[in-house]
Amino acid sequence: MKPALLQIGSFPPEVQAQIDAGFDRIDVRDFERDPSRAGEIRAIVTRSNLEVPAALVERLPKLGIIATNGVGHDLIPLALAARRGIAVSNTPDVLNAAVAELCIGALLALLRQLPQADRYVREGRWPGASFPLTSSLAGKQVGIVGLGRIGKDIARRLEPFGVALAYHGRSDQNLAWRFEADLGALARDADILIVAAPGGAETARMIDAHVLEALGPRGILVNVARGSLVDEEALLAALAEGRIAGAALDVFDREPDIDARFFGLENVLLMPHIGSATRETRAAMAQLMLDNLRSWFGSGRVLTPVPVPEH
Ligand code: 8YV
Repeated sequence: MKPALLQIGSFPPEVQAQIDAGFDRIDVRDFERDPSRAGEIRAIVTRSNLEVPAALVERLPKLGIIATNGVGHDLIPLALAARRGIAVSNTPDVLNAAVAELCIGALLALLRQLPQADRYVREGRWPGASFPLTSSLAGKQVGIVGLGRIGKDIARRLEPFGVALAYHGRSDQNLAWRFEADLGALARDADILIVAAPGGAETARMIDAHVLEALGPRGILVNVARGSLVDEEALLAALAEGRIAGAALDVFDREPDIDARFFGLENVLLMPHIGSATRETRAAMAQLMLDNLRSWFGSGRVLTPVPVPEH
């Protein structure tokens, strides 16, 4: 008999076929209507941008593993899972390159106004007047908030562009790039501030009005991490009033129904949370998620466990 598995969110057909080959799948929406099989469920599969409510986990006495398709685990009740001895796996590393590529692509698109340039050509405006001048990346000061696996990949890829790099995080990692313990100082020195730290209580709203003020009217914010790291009200105000120059945003407070005030701003590049969304990367993530599930059911261990929280 296949073990019962609760699924949150949807997966592409080829991934779904593999889940269904190994597990007796119960969709979370069906479960909410009819929770009669709660006592059978041994696994949850989910996506890192969707919440696994603690109340749901509490209703599943036989739950042994939560396997998320993504590196983020800010929407998983880790302390509860640890207390209950539930394994939690994520898909680190396999998405680093895709997220770093999107980060740099978005930064260049914002600096060189690529969406506006495309519109300008399509609308036949080229023969009339030259496209306005934009900004270079070369020579800029870049501050990275969160130099984990993804942050490092972003930094490595930025180096050949001839920028000066500094970073802020929990600790000095003694790298070639300058560590800055004070986030405000990092923002003050930066022309471009890139957010690449994990979400969760520890980092919530760390990019607040003061940090944006420090970044200043010529500064640019890029967020490829989580909307929760940024005070979105403060960001919207700073963008609308020209107190920062612009932002490239792949993540927001409320996804996918983002704050409509963003649509009225010309100095933002908006993306629908696509950092890891390449065919190659999503296939690798799904593979790792499935391997974690199979490994847990085979040997009781996951391949890439999410570390248990300290408190
Ligand atoms: C995706 C992500 O949004 O890895 C993460 O933390 O947010 C993304 O890769 C999602 O988890 C894909 O299913």
